[in-house]
Amino acid sequence: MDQQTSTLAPPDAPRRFGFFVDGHEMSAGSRAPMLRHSPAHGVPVTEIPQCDPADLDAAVAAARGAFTDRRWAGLSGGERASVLLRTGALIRARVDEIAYWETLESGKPISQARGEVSGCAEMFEFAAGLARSLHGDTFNNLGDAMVGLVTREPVGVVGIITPWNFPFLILSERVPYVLASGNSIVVKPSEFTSATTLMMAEILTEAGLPDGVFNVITGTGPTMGQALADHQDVDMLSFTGSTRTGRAVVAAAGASNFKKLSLELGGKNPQIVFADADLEDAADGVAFGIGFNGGQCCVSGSRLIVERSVAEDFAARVSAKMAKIVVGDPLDAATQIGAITTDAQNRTILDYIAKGTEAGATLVCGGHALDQGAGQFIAPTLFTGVRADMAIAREEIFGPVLALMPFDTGDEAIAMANDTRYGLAASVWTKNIDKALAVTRRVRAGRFWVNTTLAGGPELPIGGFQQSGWGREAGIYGVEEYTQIKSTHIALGKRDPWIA
Ligand code: TXE
Repeated sequence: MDQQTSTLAPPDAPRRFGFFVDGHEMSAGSRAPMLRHSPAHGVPVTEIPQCDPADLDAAVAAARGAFTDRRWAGLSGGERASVLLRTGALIRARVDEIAYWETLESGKPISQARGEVSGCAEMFEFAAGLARSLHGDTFNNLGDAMVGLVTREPVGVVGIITPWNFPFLILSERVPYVLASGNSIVVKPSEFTSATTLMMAEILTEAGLPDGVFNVITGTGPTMGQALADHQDVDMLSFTGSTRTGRAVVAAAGASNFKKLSLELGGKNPQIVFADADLEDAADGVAFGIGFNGGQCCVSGSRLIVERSVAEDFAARVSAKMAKIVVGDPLDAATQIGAITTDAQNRTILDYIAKGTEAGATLVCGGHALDQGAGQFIAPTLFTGVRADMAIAREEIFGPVLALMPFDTGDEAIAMANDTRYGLAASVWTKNIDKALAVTRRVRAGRFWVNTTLAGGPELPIGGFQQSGWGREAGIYGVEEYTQIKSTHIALGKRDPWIA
């Protein structure tokens, strides 16, 4: 079926998946099924097993075995690169299929899902180059009797816990980089969106990844996620999710084996708009920055900080853009915003909208659920008259809700942008390079966009300042994150004796 042109529909019956250990799909057996309903259509689409602690132990043991016998870590970078390149090609060949299941479980628009999955293939292709070029240092300045080596080695068994907003993309921002240096992996995807992670396991196996190097355990966060964070034989954990759960993961690492952590957590990201910006471009970018994925991005631009002289005009431009965004069935190729992914998230967003109104902010557009017959949808929402102490200005809403606050001077804009416990991303819109650079230098954020927003790709790293997380994913930094450094002194010639 050509999914680009034909009308897509949810499946007649939910597709059943197993979990994945040591190169094989394991059948659900008597494990309790987790039935996932499409948040856009209200019908069941997938059935995934709730794993138990013994399943996790088996997955970690498979990953440990594969790491210890060096079936992957012992290969050359070139050999690992071949597997990563084949993975990229296989992902490309299955873009429509992966995007379809991603859309069914997450509610994101199919056109967006296709773009994301294609981008994931690029991650593997880019990391293939890094597998070949990763190297250490040599110290040849230690005198004629000594040479020093600094080598990079894989950390070992890496656990990956992913959220439901970008199931395949967030996975692909980690997996190829983690594999590039020779680590083994156990993934625990979100219980709401596990299907495409299980497809990744199939693809990696078909691409020639040795058995045991990539394993997937399915189940809820408090059970399987917590057990992975607690596990004594996991060397490192990459966690992406809420700052609250991030704290639990940090505590679990400290209470177990001090596993190394990489954390990508929440954000309350500023969009700073100066009066000298191209206001039409900026309005479009700002609407995209909060509308994309229904605002369910850790990097969504949710605080709009606008120079006072143009604030009213700019609010009108943004609300005009928001009114034109196509919200609806995510299986329709024309849809720009699909469903809100989880019931809990839907309630959270509507609660924040109510809190904004109760606190006295002015609702300019949106502010309500949209009835599409089935599923859960929220209209893109803009508040003005927002004070810095309001919940809608301070807390991550994770929905299509934008809070506008005016500023008078550049210093004030920078102070407002920094008035947050987070620091994941920020955008600035101005045609003045001096202003743009002053802002990028002084605002604390791990990712910055100038006259654009939400741009990304495999080359540039991802990660946050402050309570948005630890460490970096993607780019060469993303490979290095999953290595540890070893230094080796090598003595040359006859030893100068200590004992005469
Ligand atoms: O996240 P959780 P939730 C933010 C966003 C959202 C809020 C809550 O603000 O409203 O988090 O979403 C697993 N030990 N983000 O509740 O719980 C869970 O199974 C180990 C930001 O869904 O953090 C899932 O796989 N793991 C964000 C993953 O953690 C646990 C993306 C994320 O779920 C666990 C998503 C535990 N005790 C939400 N409890 C981003 N940074 O992009 C749960 N999990």
